[in-house]
Formats: sequence, C-alpha cells, structure tokens
Amino acid sequence: MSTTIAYPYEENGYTLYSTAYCPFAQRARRALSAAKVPYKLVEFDLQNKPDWYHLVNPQLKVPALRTPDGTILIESLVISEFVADQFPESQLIPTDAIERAQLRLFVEIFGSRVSPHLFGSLRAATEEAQKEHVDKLLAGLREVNDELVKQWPRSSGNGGPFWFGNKISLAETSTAGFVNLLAGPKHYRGLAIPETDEYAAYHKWVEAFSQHPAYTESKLSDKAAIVALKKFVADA
Ligand SMILES: N[C@@H](CCC(=O)N[C@@H](CS)C(=O)NCC(=O)O)C(=O)O
Repeated sequence: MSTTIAYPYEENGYTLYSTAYCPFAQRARRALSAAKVPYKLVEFDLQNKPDWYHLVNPQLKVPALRTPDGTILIESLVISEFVADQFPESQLIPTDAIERAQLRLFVEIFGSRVSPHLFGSLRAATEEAQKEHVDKLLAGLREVNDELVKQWPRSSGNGGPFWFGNKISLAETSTAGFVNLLAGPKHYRGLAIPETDEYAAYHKWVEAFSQHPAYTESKLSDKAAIVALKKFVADA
C-alpha cells in the first residue's frame, strides 16, 4: 500500500515551516537551535506560498512546527515555550514561577513597546509621525535596558550578560529578531541608539547574544533586513 505525503515533513522528527526574514519564525528557529534540537527546515517566500501550506496552518502564517507525533503547533511564543517544556535540560526558561513571569514580561516589552514602533516608524507617512514612533521606539529600548538592570542582580540574572546570566534563554531567542530588524528604522528613519548609560545594559546584552550561534545562524545582514522591510515603508 502506498501513502501520499501531502506536504513535506521529517518522519519521526521535527519540521519547522519558516520564512527567513520573519522575526516570529526566527523565534521558533532560535528556540530549537538554542535547545540543540535537530529539525528539518522548510523555508518559503510568503508571496509565493506552496499550495500545500493550508494543510499545515490554515491561517497561512509562519512559523508552524510539526512534532514527531504529527501534532502541528502554531504561534511563535507557543512553539518557543513548547521547546522549553519539551527539552527542560536546555534551561531555556527558569523553573521558578516568578522568574518565568519576569522572563515573559521581558519578551512582552518587545511585543508591545518595541515591535509596534519599529514597524510604526516605517509605516508612518509624515515626518512628524515617523519621529513620534522613533521616540517611542527609543523609550521601548530604554525599558528593555531598565529591565536588564533590574534582572542582572537577581539570582536568575546572575550578573548577565544574557537575561539568564551566562546562558541564552527564551528572553533572547524570542526577541533578538526584532533587534536584528532595527536596521530598518536606522536606514529609513535615521534611528540612532545612543551610547549612553541609559542604553548601556541594552548594548551589553545585544553584544552577548550577537556572538551566539542560535542568533548568528538565522541573522539577516543589515542589507537583507533593509530590503525585507521595504514593503512596510510608506514612502519607499
Ligand atoms: N502571532 C504570530 C505572528 C506570525 C506572523 O505574523 N507571521 C507573518 C510573517 S512575519 C506571516 O506569516 N504572514 C502571512 C503572510 O504574509 O502571508 C506568531 O507569533 O507566530
């Protein structure tokens, strides 16, 4: 008897459906990579989605993760927490409930105070609106900085330079993609992140994860990020 595979996946393994420039897809890739989980990467262009993709995710969004038992998971943070739960030895998230909440708050700052203004600054049509978003983006990055300043003296912070001391965790795998995309507002809107005390912890943290293979293997060059973000730019 022959079986038809309606969409590509790794038999008895993990398959991640992804798009290179998507910061949400990068979350899932980086969680898998930081946990050293082998997986098959199925990458495609969102403008040219394969016909079979609705069988994987009817919402037609990336990322999606197919697990060895055939379960399909969607939503980047859900996938990331699944990886952390399934591979606890990777210590991608603390075990203590308060520390877990503190890590989730850190990720949330990127979701609600960094990412909206990163994209908002590009989409804004007037110089005034662009400047307002750039100012709010900088305020969001100062919040990230201040959260690290609070985190590092805690036992889970252990002095940094990662959120979780000397280990990469979901705090980085879930947010580094947005740091990578700051190349867009820098290029299109003149964003400059000052080298002052207000941003010192932020810069130290970025420098730490920038060397990590879980970041570098799916990092976009500044040029690629600028090209990928062009479609969001109101006046490009
Ligand atoms: N909340 C979702 C957001 C995923 C998302 O918006 N992905 C975009 C690409 S970055 C997408 O697949 N868009 C569908 C399309 O452009 O057709 C998650 O965190 O996974």
